[in-house]
Amino acid sequence: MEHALIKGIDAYVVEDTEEARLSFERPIQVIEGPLMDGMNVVGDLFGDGKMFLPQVVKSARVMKKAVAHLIPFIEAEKDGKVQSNGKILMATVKGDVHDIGKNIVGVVLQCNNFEVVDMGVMVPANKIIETAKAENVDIIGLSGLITPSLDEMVHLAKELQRLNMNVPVMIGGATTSKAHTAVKIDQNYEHPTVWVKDASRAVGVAQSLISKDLKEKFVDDLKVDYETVRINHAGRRKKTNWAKIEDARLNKAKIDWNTSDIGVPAFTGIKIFEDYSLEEIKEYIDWTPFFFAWELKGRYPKILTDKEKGEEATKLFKDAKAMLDKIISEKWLTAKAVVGVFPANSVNDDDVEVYSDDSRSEVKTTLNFLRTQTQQPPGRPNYCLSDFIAPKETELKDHIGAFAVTTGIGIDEHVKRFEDEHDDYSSIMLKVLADRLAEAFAELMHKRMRKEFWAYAEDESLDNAALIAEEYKGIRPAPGYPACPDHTEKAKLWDLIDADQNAGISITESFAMLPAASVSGWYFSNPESKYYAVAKINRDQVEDYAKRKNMTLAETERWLSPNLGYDN
Ligand code: B12
Repeated sequence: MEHALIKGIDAYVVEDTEEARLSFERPIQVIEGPLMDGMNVVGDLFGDGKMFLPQVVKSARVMKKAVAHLIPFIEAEKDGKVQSNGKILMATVKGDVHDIGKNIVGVVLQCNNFEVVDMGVMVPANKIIETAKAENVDIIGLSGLITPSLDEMVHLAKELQRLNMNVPVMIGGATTSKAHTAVKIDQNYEHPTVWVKDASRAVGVAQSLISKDLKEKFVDDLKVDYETVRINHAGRRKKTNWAKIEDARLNKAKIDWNTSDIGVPAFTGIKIFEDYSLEEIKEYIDWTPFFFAWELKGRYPKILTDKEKGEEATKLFKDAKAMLDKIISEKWLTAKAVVGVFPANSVNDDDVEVYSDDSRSEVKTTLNFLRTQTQQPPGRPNYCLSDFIAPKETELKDHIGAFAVTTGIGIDEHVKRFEDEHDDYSSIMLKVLADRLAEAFAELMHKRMRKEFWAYAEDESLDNAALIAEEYKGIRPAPGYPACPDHTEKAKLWDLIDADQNAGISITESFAMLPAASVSGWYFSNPESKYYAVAKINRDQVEDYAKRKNMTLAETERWLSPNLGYDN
């Protein structure tokens, strides 16, 4: 059994477990004996970097299937109870839909004999707290992928404090950071809130928070560490060289509108794709982030021959290809998209008016963008996406495009099937592949937009590597990405292309998209348009932006909190 666990072989797990059960006095002893011994080896090997994440997740599958077989026998005994290292609640916070990272961490914790109470996604603070109390958990683990989740985590910390709770919190997910945890979350709760970078570090942190021997020193060190982070953060703030927003506007990207190439789009309005060929989408997959999701960092295809990770990467890739074939042949997922091209001009420097038709007499919506506001080195503009659309006063008939794509329709049924079979490996694999397909679909639609629909780059001929390297003309920034960090602008995107109705993609109160495997954004055709990061902005711009958006300052600051370069 230990061999099956370490090697992650689940083919004979039920038979082996049954045999073991019959040879022990009590079923619980199978868990406490061979299963725990095997998982301890797995935990140690992973902790020492000698085992990779996909192997651990496969081992967990063996463990879970064995435990599932034993549970009815354990429950049949009066005092049957499995002893764990501690109980950890895991939840993706309200408004956020992503759970790959959270699920990976949950599996790794279970491999190390922690009991995990997984509350799923979009979980409100009050539900998390209620469950933490009812289940008497030792740690609360929070996950979030998009920036609005950060604020939700701050809210939860405040609630924990208000309700006099004392459960330590672990924070994780792509959008979280040590700086945000130290500066914004930790100060609202007197008990530890620990930022955890990835799954491999989660076990050590959980052990330190639970162990009587380790906790005191761990928490003391954490306090010192976070205080240093806060001091550095405040120091960096003081040193920032801000440009006034008016001055930043004077340093906008200079495009010569007299000569700039603004063609007439081959179409305006929207196009809907009900059931796009996954076979075609597959060809546009960028595989590097696939390996990244499995904590195998390195560029594809080089990673397949990497001395250290190559063997595991190759196995993982083979499994991925096999599942991808099934996804396509058995039609597990449906891909939908809606794209549009609309008459548009920039106005008042940082806004873009989108018109109902080419007479440009009626403004359908006004998009508000943010401008980089730190002093730039000579020759570098303070960019704003509106710089790439011809200003109204030029009287040029410019356009903006919009898109929303998903490859996540139908996924729930298959994820449930895998979860019912205690197969986290396949459920995570499916979600990661769906995300890859979503990104690939966005790439493919962008290409078709450039070449066929808007057709501003009809003659483009780029292979997949060149597409991944973004060697094309024009950009497709997504609300939430660094050039347009305000997620709330998705509301206007939805007004324009009705992605709910036309592509089956809804948005949550935090502007996350459901299904999770979805991407949405804008198309800019100007050859001079480029990606950049708005990064931190100052109060004068936020005040101005709040007015432009017709929002209160407090509300605007809440949505933009990760971008605020000042204390509010
Ligand atoms: C792949 C990817 C996607 C995939 C899906 C990602 C997914 N399902 O997780 C797709 C292509 C669908 C996507 C879409 C979008 N994305 Co995206 N995406 C990424 C990318 C490139 C990698 C994320 C990833 O898969 N990581 C691998 C997983 C396994 O890691 P993880 O989730 O972080 O989890 C690990 C740790 O964080 C930790 N952890 C996680 N949770 C927890 C919990 C606890 C308790 C603990 C202890 C640890 C822990 O352990 C995990 C395992 O090691 C990141 C950039 C980056 N480099 O991180 C952007 C990023 C996350 N995306 C971003 C954005 C904005 C979006 C979109 C809103 C863009 C858009 N308008 O379309 C959409 C949102 C989709 C939606 N449904 O709403 C932003 C989010 C920040 C922000 N500004 O809001 C990022 C950071 C990019 C950026 N630099 O701006 N995205």
